[in-house]
Amino acid sequence: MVFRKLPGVSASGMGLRLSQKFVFLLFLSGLVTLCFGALFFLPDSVRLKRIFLSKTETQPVTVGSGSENDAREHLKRPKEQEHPRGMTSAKGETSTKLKSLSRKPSVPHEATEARLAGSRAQEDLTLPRSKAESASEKATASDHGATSDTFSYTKFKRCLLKPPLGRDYGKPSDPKTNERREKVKEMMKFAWDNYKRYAWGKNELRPLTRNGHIGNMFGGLRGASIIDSLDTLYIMGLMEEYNDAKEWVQTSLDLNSNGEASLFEVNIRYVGGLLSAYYLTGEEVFKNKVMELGEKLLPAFNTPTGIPRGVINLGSSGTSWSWGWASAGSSILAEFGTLHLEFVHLTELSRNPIYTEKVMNIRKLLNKIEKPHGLYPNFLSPVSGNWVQHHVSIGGLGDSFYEYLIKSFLMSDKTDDDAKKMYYSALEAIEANLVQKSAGGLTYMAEWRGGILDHKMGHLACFSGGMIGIGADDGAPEKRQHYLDLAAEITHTCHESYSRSATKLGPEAFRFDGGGEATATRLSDRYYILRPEVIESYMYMWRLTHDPKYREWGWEAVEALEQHCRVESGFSGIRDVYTMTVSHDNMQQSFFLSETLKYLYLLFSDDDLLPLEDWVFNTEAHPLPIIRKSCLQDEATQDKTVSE
Ligand code: DMJ
Repeated sequence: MVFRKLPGVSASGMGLRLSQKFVFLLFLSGLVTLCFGALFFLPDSVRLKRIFLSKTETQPVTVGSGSENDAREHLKRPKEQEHPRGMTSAKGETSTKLKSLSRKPSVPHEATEARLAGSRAQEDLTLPRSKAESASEKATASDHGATSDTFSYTKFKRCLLKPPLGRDYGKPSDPKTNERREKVKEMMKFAWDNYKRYAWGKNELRPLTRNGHIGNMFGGLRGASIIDSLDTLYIMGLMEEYNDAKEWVQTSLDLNSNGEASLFEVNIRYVGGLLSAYYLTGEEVFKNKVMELGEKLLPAFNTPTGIPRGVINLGSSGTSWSWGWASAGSSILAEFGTLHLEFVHLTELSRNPIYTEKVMNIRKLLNKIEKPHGLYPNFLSPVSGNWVQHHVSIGGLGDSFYEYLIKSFLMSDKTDDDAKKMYYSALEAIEANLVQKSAGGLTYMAEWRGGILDHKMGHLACFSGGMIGIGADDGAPEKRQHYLDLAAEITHTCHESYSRSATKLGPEAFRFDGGGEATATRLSDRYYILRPEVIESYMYMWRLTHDPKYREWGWEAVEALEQHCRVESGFSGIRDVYTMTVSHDNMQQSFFLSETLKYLYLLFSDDDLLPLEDWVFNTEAHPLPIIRKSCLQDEATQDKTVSE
């Protein structure tokens, strides 16, 4: 025995002197501490650790993350713990019985995930496989420490019904469609390469003057085109470009700006873009950045009603203002009504309820307030909580508020009943008051000014074809077909606004009076700035009906973009869609990369690329996952049971 060799220690070991006893005890307690401490370094799966340390004790405070590697982890679980995904009740909720039977996606899902992870890494020219893997392993490590009340990327992945990128990145089997899809990918690469070459780090590219544009929408934040492109590059498999974008976020996205930003624009582009990038890739950097940015937006809600103002100082003051042009210091419906999806996800990732509380407060106020003819006017006072004037529009100033009602319902796994009710009653009011038929038989959405109709439809309002389409299935049974027909009619009208122009691109606004029929009658409405809304509706209508005309219409748009908007160093908007001698506006908008090209690419892809069963697109086309609360809770319970 070691003790016998210690000087002054008797053979029995019992006759120790006091100082010797002290040394012995010290040694013993050191040994115990060492053994106990070593438990912390064991992997989570080791049973000893689970016995000695409760879950919460092992958790880092930060939220967890993961990768495809995490997803494979649960393949090791016993078979009886698995349940088939994709089995839902009529209400779209996963049946409790099924959930208790088993708990993991079907094997093909896992196999595809593994294949996708592998082929992504092979395609990845800038990031060697080992580095890519170690990056995702790092994320995995922190995820393993997640408690039931921290976000777990692994659990999130398990609760998806399908692999996000499909079986083969959504590659269509039909060669002609695939060729078209490749063309769109080439357009994205061309737009990106030129942005990178001439405007790297700025917000947008000016393709004629070959420089960058910063503007004043993002309060000193930079790189809007980078953030807006992350998910598009990723789903297109442009991995070298995606890695450049990610690296820029890591090293150069500075959120410590002190400028005045549009809360709406920062939310839909930056918050939305970073959230999507995180959910698609599991890369911690996106989550950390979006958490930091989310906090900076909170002071905007410090108004007497909690309705945020439009402009916010991103610095420590957090002061906010209403837009100078908004009547009587009002806030804009499409701005404060287009925060819900992103803010709910900020709560989801941070487990901080504050973000959801802020948007639920907006929801409550809007639900309670009296609405003229059931319509929501575009301007509301953040001080009194009353409407400021009665202008109603499904286009600019109103648009994405309606979009976020139905998408909030869908994103909640169809549990958010208030959103559902508000959406369908708003739609009824819209149909009763705004939907019109032109002399030539075209269905359109007019605008409403205190009871008087303005027979004009903005390009922005063309998103409503897709919106009404995705909401059709959850309407009253007797209305479902009607909604799908209405969606198709609106999309047809918007296509007409394109096909009636010389360039085959649509104007900013078109009218149905003064002899006009889906055409712009004012000079000031003739421009096209690479907007996505018409193509967005083609994409949704294609997914819902598989009518080949939507792909044909999308292809017409590709040809027109190539012919009139592609210049030597990027893509540019044009000033007049009715003339073939085009004049370019010298701006490649960031939404061209995030929306227009993404929707085109999805239009020519199989439906399993970002399947609508799992994803909703925010208004800037950033995909956000449906939150399956019941599945996530089940996963947490299951984890607890396994660890007990
Ligand atoms: C985008 O930023 C978003 O789609 C927004 O909701 C409306 N305008 C542009 C694109 O036109």
